Amino acid sequence: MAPPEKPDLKVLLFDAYGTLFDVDSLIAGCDQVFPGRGLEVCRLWRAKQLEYTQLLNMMGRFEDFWQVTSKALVFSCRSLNLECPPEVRDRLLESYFQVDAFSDVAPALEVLSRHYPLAILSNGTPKMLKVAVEHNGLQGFLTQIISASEVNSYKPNLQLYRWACQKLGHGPDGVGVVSANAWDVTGARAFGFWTTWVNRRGAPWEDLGFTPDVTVSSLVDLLPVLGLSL
Ligand code: LAC
Repeated sequence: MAPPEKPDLKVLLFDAYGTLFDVDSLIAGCDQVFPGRGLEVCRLWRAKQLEYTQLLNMMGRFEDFWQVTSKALVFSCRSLNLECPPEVRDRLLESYFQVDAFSDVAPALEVLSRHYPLAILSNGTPKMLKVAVEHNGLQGFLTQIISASEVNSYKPNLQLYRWACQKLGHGPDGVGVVSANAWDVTGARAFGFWTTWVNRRGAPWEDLGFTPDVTVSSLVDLLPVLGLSL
């Protein structure tokens, strides 16, 4: 089979949590606070965090990602019968500032940044994103960090994708969205972006009428698709 034609992209736009940053790197911190329950807490925390952003979108409401992440943690602990006093909540929330990038991220961004402007489009707050980017030493690779807080609406609301195009100065066909979140790839594809799904764990695709243009198992695997190598 012939390889897919190289897309004519002007800029690459990365999702943050789950794509650049490994939210599972927070499990260890959760496990210190709740011995033996870290994985469970962390997974429910993440699921609720995403669910709350989508509920707020549907209601036309907005609370920033820090608040949403805090409320998701408090609920998760309550539903697992774990005590989460404010000092524990704040300590775990602040671990979002130290979230680790996946190991393939820095080497891939290093190469990609020599050929494309790279930006982040994330539901995270500007502060959460800036601190996590700097914690992982990625700031030199990125030209912009675009946050849902700028339009008070979360992905996959098309309003936020539209805002990203405005900030990047390119229409959707010149923008390559790279995300490990299938719901985000679906939204981005529905908007008209060229999309890459980063499927590091071999998950099944969630079919809501759109498919990614390319699926890769790490960011490094995106390089040959764009005619590049390490
Ligand atoms: C992001 C999360 C929600 O937008 O994956 O970075």
